[in-house]
Amino acid sequence: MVRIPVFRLLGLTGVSRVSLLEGSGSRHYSSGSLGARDAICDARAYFTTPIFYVNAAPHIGHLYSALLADALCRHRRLRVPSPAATRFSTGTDEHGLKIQQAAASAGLAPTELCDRVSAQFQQLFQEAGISFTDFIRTTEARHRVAVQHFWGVLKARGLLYKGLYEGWYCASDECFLPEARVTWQLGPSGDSCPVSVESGHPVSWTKEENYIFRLSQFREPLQRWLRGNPQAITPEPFHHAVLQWLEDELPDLSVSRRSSHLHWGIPVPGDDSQTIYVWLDALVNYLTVIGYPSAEFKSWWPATSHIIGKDILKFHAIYWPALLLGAGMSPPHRIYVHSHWTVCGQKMSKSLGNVVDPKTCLDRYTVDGFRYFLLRQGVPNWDCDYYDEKVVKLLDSELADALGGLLNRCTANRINPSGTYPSFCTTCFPSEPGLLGPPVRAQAEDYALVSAVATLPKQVADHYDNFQIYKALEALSSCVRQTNGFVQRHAPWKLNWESPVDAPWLGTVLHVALECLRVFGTLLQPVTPSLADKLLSRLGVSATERGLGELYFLPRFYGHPCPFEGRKLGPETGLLFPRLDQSRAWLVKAHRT
Ligand code: ME8
Repeated sequence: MVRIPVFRLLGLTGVSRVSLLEGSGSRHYSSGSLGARDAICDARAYFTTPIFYVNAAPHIGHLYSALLADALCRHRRLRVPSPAATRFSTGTDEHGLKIQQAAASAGLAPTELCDRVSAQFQQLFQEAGISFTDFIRTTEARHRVAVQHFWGVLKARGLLYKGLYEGWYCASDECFLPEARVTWQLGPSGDSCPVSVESGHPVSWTKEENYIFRLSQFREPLQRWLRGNPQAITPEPFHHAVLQWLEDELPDLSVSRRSSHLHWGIPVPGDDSQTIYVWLDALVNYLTVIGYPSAEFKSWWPATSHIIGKDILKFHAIYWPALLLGAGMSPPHRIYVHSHWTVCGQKMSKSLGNVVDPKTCLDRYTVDGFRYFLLRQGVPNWDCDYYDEKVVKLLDSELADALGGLLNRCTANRINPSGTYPSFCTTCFPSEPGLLGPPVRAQAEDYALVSAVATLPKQVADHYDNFQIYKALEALSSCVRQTNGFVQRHAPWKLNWESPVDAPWLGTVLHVALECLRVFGTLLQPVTPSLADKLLSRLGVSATERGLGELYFLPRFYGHPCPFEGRKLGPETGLLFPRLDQSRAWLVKAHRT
């Protein structure tokens, strides 16, 4: 069913524009809707997270990747509501030497370890409101079919050959390393041990006959792809980094291991003595999910956005596109890359004992609170540091005080005794401020507020597109502050509903503030779904009025009818976001020491 925005039904234009005079210049303002069915239209979009290793329980870094993907996906669903238009996959990466070794040292069969940890990821993501449509495990039969088929295509296209492969192998990172990427460090027993320069994980010398992929043939095609698609890898510094890597020679890549050494994986078709390299196995998950090798996958590929951490950029931006090109397919449309969370300035690691448990955080700060924190503070371009006090401070100031306080100020019984969305008075707040002077009550800053909130949805959409969700939240938070300033400036608690002079202006102040809140609630849905629902329900905004195509801010100001005017507010359901008060902050500190 095609949903038609209110203004279309009324025969009005999708995005209304009025000219406002402010100071000496004339400016154009829009009502803030992104417009129904904009450029992205009804096209399909497929979002993916990395599939996570099951050697250890999930931590906040894994949750952060899943949240970024979830927010992008939810934002898109607000623009294109058809459930059939968006797909979102996550899952667990269960094969390879790393898992084989982890299971052995835990005294478990690999399947036991995989079942246990994969369930932990699923539970965590469900609890955190990750709205995935598919959860894939690489030990599933459908995945084996996809990987073996993909292998067969590469083989048939002459891109695999058998040869002697010799080099350093890092089991923790599951990758071969050139000599220059290996350094020597003192190990626990005081001996000098070879480790990866990037990750610091131990490496060992490996010499075996393997199947090898002709990666070297793809250096120029990859360069052409990246130069022709400057947005393929976002943010830009990562795009640039990959092009830099491609300046160097690209050696062929070993894509299998001896089964006697690595038995926990998918066998090479027709050669049981070899097991397929875990990264080839893992990357193909993105195709398995959409039905590969059956033709249905073509309706989702390559309309794909991979969300990944910077640690696995090489695998996604070089190996994967080369493998796809080799198999006669296009590289993915977008690769969104984010940096890492550190804890109190240190890399998170099991051995340092500083891994932050996401479940504890969700319990302590609430699901919406912790989602907001990670997405508001996480900056894809560089690493971010985690500590508990930062969470308490941010959530108290932005969600409890600024946003919750604003809602409370506009809906509390003593200020809004009728419990309705009051009327907007165009005489008090005309769209043409050229008519300033009584009875006009709006001031220059109020026009600035209207302008800021009207352009917010577009700004937010641009930030999502550039994978800068934190900037979207920064812009939103700044508008919340501006709206609080507006309410403070006009102090509706000092105005009197009984006075014929005050009443229209009092209604207008509340109407404008509620309209701002409606925009904030709508735009917060991808980040804090329950809190946004609570906010929009309190405003009386129905489920069908929460999409971005329908988001027309302050229509009365632009000369259009407002469907909310005069409407009863929703029921009062308590504080929007209770403060994480001092005692709780104290508990948090006590817990850490
Ligand atoms: O690499 N901060 O799995 P993995 C932010 N199975 N994000 C972090 C992080 C941190 N400190 N630590 C990890 C693998 N991540 C492969 C992927 S995909 C076909 C195969 C996130 O369990 C980030 O997204 O080691 C990173 O890329 C991913 O977890 C690595 O997860």
